[in-house]
Amino acid sequence: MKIRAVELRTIEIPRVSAFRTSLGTQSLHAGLLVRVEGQDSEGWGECVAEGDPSYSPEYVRGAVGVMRDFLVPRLLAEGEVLPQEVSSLLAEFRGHPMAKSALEAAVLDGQLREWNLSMSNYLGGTRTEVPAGVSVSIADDIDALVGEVADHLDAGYRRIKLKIQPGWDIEPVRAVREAFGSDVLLQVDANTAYGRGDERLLSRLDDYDLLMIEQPLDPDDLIGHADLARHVRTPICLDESVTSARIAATAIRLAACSIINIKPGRVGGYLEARRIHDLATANGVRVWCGGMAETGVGRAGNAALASLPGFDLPNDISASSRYYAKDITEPFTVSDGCVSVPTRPGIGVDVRADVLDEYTVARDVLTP
Ligand code: OSB
Ligand code: MG
Repeated sequence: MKIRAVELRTIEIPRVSAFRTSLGTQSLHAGLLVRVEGQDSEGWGECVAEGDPSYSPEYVRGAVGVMRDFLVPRLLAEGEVLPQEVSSLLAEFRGHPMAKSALEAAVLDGQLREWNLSMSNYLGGTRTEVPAGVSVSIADDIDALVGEVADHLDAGYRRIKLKIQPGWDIEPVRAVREAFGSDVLLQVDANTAYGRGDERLLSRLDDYDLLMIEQPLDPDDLIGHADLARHVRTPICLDESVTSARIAATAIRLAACSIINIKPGRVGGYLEARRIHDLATANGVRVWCGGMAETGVGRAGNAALASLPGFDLPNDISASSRYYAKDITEPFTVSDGCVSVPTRPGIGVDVRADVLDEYTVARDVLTP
């Protein structure tokens, strides 16, 4: 598409409840949306950087800066850009996969609207709905956790993911297993909270028949994960570590994981995400689509990605209402444990201008 202007919207949305992980607690969602204005269309992308650089080195204000100073001028100078060209055009700038991903996503949305093609069809999706899992905060106490999990199971979620950290690991898993039985699909996510030397502790999770342990160790500790994978029976899944298809290939070669959580924002875009899907499934590594508590803009693209055939585990794609009382697009809902994959052109959802304005805390418009 021909890019005439790029608008950056920094947003803040209240969450329906505080979200607590080993990295911290958030009651306000800090986000960034990108609108690319073309000649005949516009496209939207969501940057999944958070307000502070805890999950990843990227953060909202940093993403705005790198987009404004480097990435967007490069795209505007090019003028006419195809979605598959965005990542190579931006490759001269190192890092910043979340910022790059948002720009590629916006160009992809705008271009697919011009081509009258849905994102799922463009990517090669084969499902019309994708299984919804839910990610559950670290709670104040075990009773509160069990109550929250009961609500999610009542809402139909197909899989429960418990956030864990040292001191909140074996007990919550045991309590959820005891309360809901062995049929519930259950997994844990440590967000890097453990270290070398925790093999014995983490192997105690083997008693609970978990689908996986997600990202127990530091992002750059692939060898640590490979060593841990030999000590525990529960499959190891990587999230934070995998910021590109090449790192995914390295992790697979090292046997650092047998499952990958693919987040398009973290890996630099939907096209790189699809490459990881292809690479992992060809090598017997299972994949599922993770989330970053996206608004409807990112959630729509994630549902399209998760419609690819290799995504055979439930995803962190929940209803919009799990995080937000009012979403920026029409809300996603969970029905029979699944989220529908949008079928309209591009990401297949529309941004509600009035809601976006309500949540906007800063706006930048960049032109050639
Ligand atoms: O580690 O998967 C994670 C949310 C924000 C940042 C990191 C993570 C998460 C989640 C929730 O676990 C995923 C979602 O529901 O979008
Ligand atoms: Mg994770």
